[in-house]
Amino acid sequence: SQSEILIDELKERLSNTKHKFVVCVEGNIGCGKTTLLNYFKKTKNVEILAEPVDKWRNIDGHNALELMYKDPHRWGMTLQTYVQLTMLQAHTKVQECPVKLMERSLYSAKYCFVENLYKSGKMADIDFIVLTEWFNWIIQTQNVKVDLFVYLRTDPEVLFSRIKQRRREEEMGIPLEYLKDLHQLHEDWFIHKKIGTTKDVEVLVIDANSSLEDMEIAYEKHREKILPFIS
Ligand code: DGT
Repeated sequence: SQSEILIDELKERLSNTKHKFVVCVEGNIGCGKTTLLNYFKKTKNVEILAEPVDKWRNIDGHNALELMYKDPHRWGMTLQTYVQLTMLQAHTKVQECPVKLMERSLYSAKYCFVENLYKSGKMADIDFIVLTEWFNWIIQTQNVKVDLFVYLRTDPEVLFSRIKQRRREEEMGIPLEYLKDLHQLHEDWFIHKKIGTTKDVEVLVIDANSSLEDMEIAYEKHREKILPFIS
């Protein structure tokens, strides 16, 4: 059948050391990406790359995340340049395992966060243009391929209360509006397919409004899809 042929083809690609399966876990701030990654840590043969947010909070003693939230017009470009670098490093890190599971990607940094800063008037045209040229050059010349996006889809209101509860210092001033704007960009990208160069990449949408504990049931249900051939 069609699906057997597809599976054979995927197995063939996996056995070829040059092609390994790359999954990026995406979704708004506080949707539970880290929880999903931690959940699959116990699985063998999967390489987990958590988002380098700690690096952004401490670049040689400087907290770029905090600066960006305090004064996005001045520091948005600085953070996004650094995010783009650390994401590129994650995408291009030599992959030993058949499956690489990444938190976020170069793509969400650009299509959601940079886009949002620019659209809301918090980034100068020139900064946006320079970042876009860098981004385009990277995706054209570097191996930043993704095989599957897992979109943890969550209502902004739910995220708002989770963020308040987790009390990450830099995020305490995030307004609901900011989460709504980022939500819309994720929706336009993954659901309406209105933005981005990744329209052909498969997207697995998971409702992530439940409590984080209940989410484990959903992860288990989708295990084979998220970690093909190794579960
Ligand atoms: P999780 O595990 O789903 O709760 O994920 P978080 O909230 O730990 O991780 P994430 O990626 O949604 O965001 C971490 C913080 O960094 C959050 O304050 C948003 C911010 N952030 C992440 N990526 C970017 C980016 O490319 N640009 C900007 N401006 N902020 C970003």
